[in-house]
Amino acid sequence: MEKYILIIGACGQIGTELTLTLRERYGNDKVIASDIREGSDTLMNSGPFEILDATNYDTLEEVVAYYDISEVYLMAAMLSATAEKFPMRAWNLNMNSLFNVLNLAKEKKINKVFWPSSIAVFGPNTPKDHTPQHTIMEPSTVYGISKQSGERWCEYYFKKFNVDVRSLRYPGLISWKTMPGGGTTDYAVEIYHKALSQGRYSCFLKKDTMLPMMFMDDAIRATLELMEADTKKIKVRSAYNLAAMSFDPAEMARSIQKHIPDFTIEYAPDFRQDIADSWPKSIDDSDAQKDWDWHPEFDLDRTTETMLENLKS
Ligand code: AKB
Repeated sequence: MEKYILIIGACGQIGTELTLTLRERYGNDKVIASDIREGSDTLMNSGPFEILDATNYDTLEEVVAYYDISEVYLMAAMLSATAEKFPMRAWNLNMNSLFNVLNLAKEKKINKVFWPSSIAVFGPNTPKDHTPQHTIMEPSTVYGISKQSGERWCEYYFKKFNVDVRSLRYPGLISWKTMPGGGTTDYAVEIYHKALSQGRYSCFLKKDTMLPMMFMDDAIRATLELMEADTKKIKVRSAYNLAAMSFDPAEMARSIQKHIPDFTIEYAPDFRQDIADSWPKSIDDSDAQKDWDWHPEFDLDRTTETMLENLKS
């Protein structure tokens, strides 16, 4: 049977690269991109695109029926920093879009769902180093509360209605094709742009704020490996811990200085420092390794080389 895939939030940081990768793998016409606004030329010109508000069940259902969609990747979300400014809008977008997609799966209108969770599900009382898969959570941010609630609902829909929903707790993601927007880990992308354009960067986190991070190629590969894994291997139906590297802004600056020796960084922490301080420093992803053989490929220096090389050209 032919498989048609819908990406919701296709113009965002993860959505763009996910759409392009899925189109390469399954064929351009098999992967329908959608968002509330148009995206980059590469994305728009490579296959079908629909303007879609995922909080509206009826229009979502229409698109799913029209293209005979069987898999949905729900990447639309309001991230941590923006969500602190607009709590109700964040809750509405992050939760209602998830319910709409889970309900489509419950009604057997689609077969499989990917929904991204985040390290933001953890909170100040969580062990900070090698944070385990199962531990105290108690998130203290609007975004974290929505992601933890989402995880509970995913597991509930799997157990009660046998919905095949799969999820990852993404760390901060570093990419060069599309800018992130409204996250606390965004500094780790901005820094490369500023290093190349101005030779200096003013960081909104303190120099020793260590956070879990991942290069986008690893994140996309993890997503596809999870979605393509045999269903019997998927033991976690809330969301899997996922890790690649952990570093702080000072280490990142040193990695950039290996290529741009004059690069300087200064620190001007703002409200995002509190958010970062509530999150883990490093993640134990041994369940993902054991269940579906997860292994990252990019460390900080390889990420820096790849980012600088691509942003330069
Ligand atoms: C954010 O900073 O809000 C996101 C995340 C860690 O989920 N990048």
